[in-house]
Amino acid sequence: GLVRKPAHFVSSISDDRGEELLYCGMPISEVFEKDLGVGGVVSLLWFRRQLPTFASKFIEMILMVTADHGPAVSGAHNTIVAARAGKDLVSSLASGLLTIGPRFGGALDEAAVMFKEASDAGYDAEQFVKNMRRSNKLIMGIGHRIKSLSNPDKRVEIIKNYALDHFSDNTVLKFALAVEQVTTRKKANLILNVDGCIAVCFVDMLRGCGAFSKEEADEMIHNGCLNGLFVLGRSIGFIGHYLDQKRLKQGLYRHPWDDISYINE
Ligand code: Q5B
Repeated sequence: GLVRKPAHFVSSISDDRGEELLYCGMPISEVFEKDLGVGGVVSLLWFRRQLPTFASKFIEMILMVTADHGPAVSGAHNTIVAARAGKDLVSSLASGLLTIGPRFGGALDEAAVMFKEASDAGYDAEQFVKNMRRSNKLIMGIGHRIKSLSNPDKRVEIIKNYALDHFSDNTVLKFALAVEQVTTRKKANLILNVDGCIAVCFVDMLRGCGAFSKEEADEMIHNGCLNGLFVLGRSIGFIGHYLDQKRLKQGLYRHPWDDISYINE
């Protein structure tokens, strides 16, 4: 008889074999009929669910606020240097993306885990900060090079206010805001930053939107979906910087000698 060859691949998010492309079982035409938007597509392909409108709008807001933060940040800088070295769009974009890490734009997953675990364990903010200091660990999602109490980050306000207005539960956000009260007593730039605010609000959204059990929400966070949001959003800006450099016909970048401290002995 016919022996079925074991499959080398398992996939559960999309299917292009039939007449119509399916995103998590939903025909692409229905995605448009229902006007799901980019947030709805991310929900289907990343979370395998159609999330409520307030949640897919939140995903779109995250992509919008993370889309760019000027040419000076690590990733945009790398993209620009690569573009000016004559590299193509994909290489320049990849060069920018590869700077995303714990200090720049890639603190979301760890921030989500740190704040949710401390909040679930019933720590008070003061105790949490003390424990982190004692174990010599930075709190992911806290601190910013230029944003501070006297120069607040509008992006954080936008995300925070949306979460407070639309989510049924804001437990992890409120814990993170209590932590911010403690850390900013030490230094005014130790604010809840854009990575941290998105992370804690996303935990509250996943847990409270009714589409997931707490275990499912936690598994998704542990799988690293949050840094994915920053990567996706900031790719918009990096591509913008690449195109901008080409349009402006910028030549090879060489860092000026007088801005390098040579310490050869
Ligand atoms: N201290 C972000 O550092 C930065 C502390 C802390 C406890 C903390 C730092 C940090 C955690 C990672 C994080 C995301 C490197 C940032 C982003 C996107 C962006 C970027 C943009 C965009 C800034 C001075 C003193 C020291 C430290 C203490 C600092 N952070 N203590 N927990 N988290 N944060 N990253 O200013 O006693 O003097 O030795 O790693 O959340 O990436 O726009 O630029 O959209 O592109 O260089 O917004 O906070 O300060 O490292 O010299 O520290 O503060 O221990 O204490 P800074 P440092 P002491 S959002």
